[in-house]
Formats: sequence, C-alpha cells, structure tokens
Amino acid sequence: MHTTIATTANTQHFIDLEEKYGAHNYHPLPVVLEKGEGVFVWDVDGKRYYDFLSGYSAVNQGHCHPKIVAALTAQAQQLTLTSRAFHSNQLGVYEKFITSYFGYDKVLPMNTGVEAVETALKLSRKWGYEVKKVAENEAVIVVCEGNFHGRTTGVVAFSSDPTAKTNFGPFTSGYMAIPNNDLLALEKAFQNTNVVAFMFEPIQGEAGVVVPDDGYYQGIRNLCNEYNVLMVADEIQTGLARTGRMLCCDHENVRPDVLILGKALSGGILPVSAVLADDAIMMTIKPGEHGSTYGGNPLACAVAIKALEVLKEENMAANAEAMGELLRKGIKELNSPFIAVVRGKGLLNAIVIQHSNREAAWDLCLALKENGLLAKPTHGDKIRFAPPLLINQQQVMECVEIIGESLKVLG
Ligand code: IF1
Repeated sequence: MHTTIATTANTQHFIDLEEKYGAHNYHPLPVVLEKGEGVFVWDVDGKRYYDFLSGYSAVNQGHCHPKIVAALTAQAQQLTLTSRAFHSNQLGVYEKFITSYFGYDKVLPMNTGVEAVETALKLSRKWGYEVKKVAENEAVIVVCEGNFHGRTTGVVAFSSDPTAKTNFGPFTSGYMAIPNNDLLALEKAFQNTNVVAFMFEPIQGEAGVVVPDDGYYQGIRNLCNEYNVLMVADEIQTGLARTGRMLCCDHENVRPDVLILGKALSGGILPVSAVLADDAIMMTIKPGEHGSTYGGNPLACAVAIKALEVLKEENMAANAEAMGELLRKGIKELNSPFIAVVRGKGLLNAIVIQHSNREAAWDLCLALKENGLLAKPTHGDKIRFAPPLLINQQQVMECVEIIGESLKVLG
C-alpha cells in the first residue's frame, strides 16, 4: 500500500466521490484541483502548486492560456460541431495553417492521441498495400519495446507492458517489437520486405523519459529511405516545443514521413490530435475509409490554430531548452544521494530515485505536494518533471529549492 497523508474534509469529499462512482483505472495523488493559470494550479482549499506534469505535456502553453481560451469561447458561441458530413468555415483554414506550419501536404484531424496513432497505423498499412505493394494481410509495423502509444485494443496489442495487456486479448497481429534506440535491430527488422512502417517515440515517455543516442533520428531516417519504410514519429508527447524544438525530430533536422500530434495541439483545452503526411501517403485513404464524429470540429480547429500560434509567439521552444538546462543543472547540484539519474531534453525530464524504501518516489511526490509542487511517479522509481513551457528562471530556481527541501523526507 502507498503511504497516505492527511487531507482536509473538503479535499476528501471529492476524492471519495471519485472513489465511489468512478472506475478505479488510475491512482492519483491525493490533491483535488479547481483552478489553473500559467505554471500554477490551485486545489479546492486554495493551496497553490507548480504543475510539473502539465497534463502529461498537454498544457505546454500553460493553464487556461488567455488567447486560447478566447479562441475557444468565441468559436463556442458560433459553431461547435458539423460532423464531416458537411464542410465548415474553420476546417480548411486550420488544415492550411497546420500543414504549412509543419511542412506537409495534408492533415487528417482526430481527437485523442491514441486515435491519431490508430490513424497512422491504418495509413501505414494502406500505403504498404497500395504503394509499396505488400501482399494482402502481410504488412508488418515495427515498434519499440517499452513503447507507449495509447490504450485501445489495437494499440496495446504491441505494448510490452503486462499491465497494459493482461486479460485484454486477443490482440491484432502484424507488429514486431525491437529494442528502443537500436539501429542495428532496426536494420535487421527491415530485412523483412513486408515491413511498411517504423513507429517510435522520439523520447519514450512512459518508459521514464528515455533519451536515445545522438544520431538516432538521422539513423532511422536513413534506414527508412534505404528500405522504403515509412518513418512514423509519435510526437504526441515530445512535439510542440516540449523538448526545446518545435518537434523532437528537429533536434537532428529529420522529417518523418508521418507525424502524429496530440496533447498540446489544443494547449490542454480539449482533445485535438492530428496526423500529417504528404499526398503519396495521405491520398491512399478514400472517403468512408476512416474518420471520427468530432475529428476536425470547428471548435478544435479554432483552438488548435491559436495553440500553435502561441507556441511561436511566446518562443516556447527556446524557453523550454533554456529552462530545461537550468532545471537539470539545479537538480544535479542538489547532489542528493537519492537521485540516481537526472535526464531529459528541454522540459521533458525525469529523475530516477534510488532508495531502500520501494515507496520512496511516491513519498517524495507527497512531500513535493506539501511543499507546493505537483509531480507523479511512474514505474515505481521515476518522477517526471515537465512544467508548462512558460516557466521562468526565478520559478525554476524556486522549484529546485522545493525539490531539495522535499528530498529531506527520504532521510
Ligand atoms: C494516461 C504515459 C505520458 C503518449 C504517446 C500516444 C498517447 C500518449 C507518446 C496517447 C499518452 C499519456 C496518457 C496518460 C499517461 C500518458 C503518458 F505515461 F502513459 F506514457 F504522457 F507519458 N502517444 N500519454 O504519451 O494519447 O490517447 O491519451 O490522448 O493517463 O494514459 P491519448
């Protein structure tokens, strides 16, 4: 059992409601939030926290960014949903905007991240059969061990995490997993001429912010070119300025064939995801073959344009790079015997806790919470540090102090 801490009656009231009426598919920290602004969130008792999770990188632009909220409310009073049975005056404008923003011919709009992943998988197979000419039902998509691409039955089929898979089978076939960050294994996998795509996270998030070797993205690009395989980058978490570049693949000036975006595409306002590709790939999907009721809805279009504009207007990539450096340096200089590793890129970071108590990472997160910083452990010993990208130097320094102070609970 996890350590528990005293909560106020007010906080406990809301926790009890979730406990009683909600499915128990999460194990949240005992904090109940009611307000957010920029890098901060407030709980129902009025206590303020630095948000070091940012909705798992959905809130890159900061909570309730005024420009994005304004775009939301203006469009909400005009038109919110048409379905794709009709055109809207927002969709085409958004499609032109996002394709020129990222430099692709076409976009396919969806809602949640995993839907965009499913879209990319279907697109890859379609291209494989119709362009690469793989024999019917023989297409193989290569993925990495330790991947996290979402939670549908289709996507957990190629997860290597037993928690994600156990008792959810039977699973679809056509996937091959290789070790992450291993170009030799990738080239070996590509010997199979039925391979149509390699889908990867530029930095594995769920696995604990695993940054690959320099040259990995370039290596993938070269192998995909050589073997006529689609390079499919899941930048749902790493994209949109989080790692210090607009896309994580930009660190090596590499352009994937298929780009998957989600999370911060709306700045945390509503679920908006997208798949981008050029015509040779995207035009293999014909009317009726794929879609979604809410995909590309007017509200999402208006919000996504503003969310993308804000990233550039406020130089969020450059700030993420600089503040990430400062944060990692600050944490390293704490010289804590309980921090085995500090790693990350830009403001996608994690620490690995080493301690005789298996609950140490959870306990540290409780102490961080008491001291005004919210972060969540993964896989027992890792804690992700990923604040909104508008955090400033003075705030980073204050957060390092909070982390230093909180580490004292570990002994
Ligand atoms: C949860 C992790 C983060 C993702 C990548 C697709 C999706 C995600 C690279 C699916 C989602 C989330 C979902 C969240 C936990 C979280 C997560 F720890 F599980 F891995 F961020 F690091 N591709 N990631 O990271 O997007 O369908 O959820 O919109 O609670 O499951 P989604």
